[in-house]
Amino acid sequence: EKSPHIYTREEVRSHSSPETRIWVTLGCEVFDVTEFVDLHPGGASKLMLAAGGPLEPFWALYAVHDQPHVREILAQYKVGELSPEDKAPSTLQTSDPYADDPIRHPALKVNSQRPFNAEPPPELLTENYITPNPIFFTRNHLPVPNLDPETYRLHVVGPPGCQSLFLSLDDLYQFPKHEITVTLQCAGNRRSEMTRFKEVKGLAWNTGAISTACWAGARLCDVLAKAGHQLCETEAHVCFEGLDSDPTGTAYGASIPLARAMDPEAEVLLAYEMNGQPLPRDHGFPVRVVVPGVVGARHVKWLGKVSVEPEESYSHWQRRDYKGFSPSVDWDTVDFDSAPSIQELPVQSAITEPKDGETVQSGEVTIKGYAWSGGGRAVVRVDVSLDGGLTWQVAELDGEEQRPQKAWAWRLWQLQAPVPAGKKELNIVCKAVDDSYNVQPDTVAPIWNLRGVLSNAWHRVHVRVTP
Ligand code: HEM
Ligand code: MTE
Ligand code: MO
Repeated sequence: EKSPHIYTREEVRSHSSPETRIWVTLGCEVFDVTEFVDLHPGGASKLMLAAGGPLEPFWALYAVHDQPHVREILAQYKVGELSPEDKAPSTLQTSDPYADDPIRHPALKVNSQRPFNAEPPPELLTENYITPNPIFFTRNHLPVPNLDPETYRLHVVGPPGCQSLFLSLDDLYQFPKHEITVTLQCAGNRRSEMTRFKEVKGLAWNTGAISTACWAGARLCDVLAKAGHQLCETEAHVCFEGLDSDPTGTAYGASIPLARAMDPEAEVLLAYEMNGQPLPRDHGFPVRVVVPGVVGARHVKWLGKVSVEPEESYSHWQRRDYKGFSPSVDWDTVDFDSAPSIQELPVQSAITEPKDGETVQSGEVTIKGYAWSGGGRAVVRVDVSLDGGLTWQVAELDGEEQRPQKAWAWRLWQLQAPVPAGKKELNIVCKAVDDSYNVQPDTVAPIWNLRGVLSNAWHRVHVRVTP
């Protein structure tokens, strides 16, 4: 057994570019990760932030690295260890960037603590048409900023030659207040079903990365018009930046097409209220974007800046994530530039009651769930099967009737059905149809993608029947 090569922090620091090779440290170990940089699922530029130094301050922020398979990848690249005098605990910031995160509701099923990602359990999800704020699913990529409503300013960049606006909350309250009920769904909702088919990279969401609230705020088109923006003929994008950022100051960002932003009928909001309350901190206090009918990732929270740009947002989350690919594409062949960013979502439905693996009474069974489609397309029907899809019954649609072309919110649905005599088990299936007659695929196989997004196959629940 050879003793390891010993390096000083000084030497490690000199390896911080492709020319000098890229080294990083974790604890007292030194790694040459040059060959891994372009393979990094979080993007080459993120990894490069740690080039020549310790990973800890960055990994403290992205706890996705707190997994054995990540350590195994890193171990392959070990080239040596730090010299003993360099092993002393680094003087770098070691305080927990998540220490100031808000307290959460204990009912939430936590997928990741730092950053905080959690969903309501299915048995609570469809208890209310409007999801109560404390159990609304939460998808954070970074620590939750703690913003002072008194000093908060929204920076709205004006068109060339015009001045920027810096809007306080009071300024925003002066615009006409619009209230709309909107369902928000993460692109990764139901990812765990894709993972069961074949491994994907991402948080293992079940059926709860979706929730509904009544949002109130100023319309984005009114605020942009005030700044002097007009709908232009050429394609352009409205870019949003959050006030949540990593230690290098990189903020969460996303964009939507200008046409949607300027269309009063699209009802894009700069929301400051959620179900009659100021936004909770986890959901973007004091102001977030709400883009009805569009994937959750574009509903930027803790909104700091709005600008009209010739190109989509350059954010990692716009360009290198939240895109769909063929099942044939893997991490060696994926070309993120080749696919459009997800905006409107496909038709979706899921069963929330009974739960998979439960035992139900013979006689009659009650089946409940939700259904929703993107782009304002209304759900027109939900079909339910008790025999794995051989025969179907039409469920009763509850919840609020939706406006044509503006069906921003889900429908809850239920079916009371006799349990066929002698059945020992039921294979319950649901599928929804929207007003464009879009339907859900029957299995995940043909829609599987490496990132596990857009998972909307028929939802299946297997239950036993008490004799
Ligand atoms: C994701 C490895 C450095 C930010 C990942 C994943 C792996 C990985 C394996 C995917 C994990 C999963 O989804 O299961 C590494 C290694 C690194 C490194 C081996 C060092 C050599 C960094 C640095 C940063 C960073 C320095 C930040 C500055 C991220 C982000 C993601 C990620 C943002 C994506 C998380 C998401 O999908 O939401 N990394 N990483 N990584 N990494 Fe790294
Ligand atoms: N906005 C900021 N600033 N930071 C974020 O991490 N996450 C996005 C979006 N807006 C995010 C954000 C994603 S991926 C989703 S699904 C929704 O917020 C989740 O909103 P919620 O936490 O209110 O449910
Ligand atoms: Mo998301």
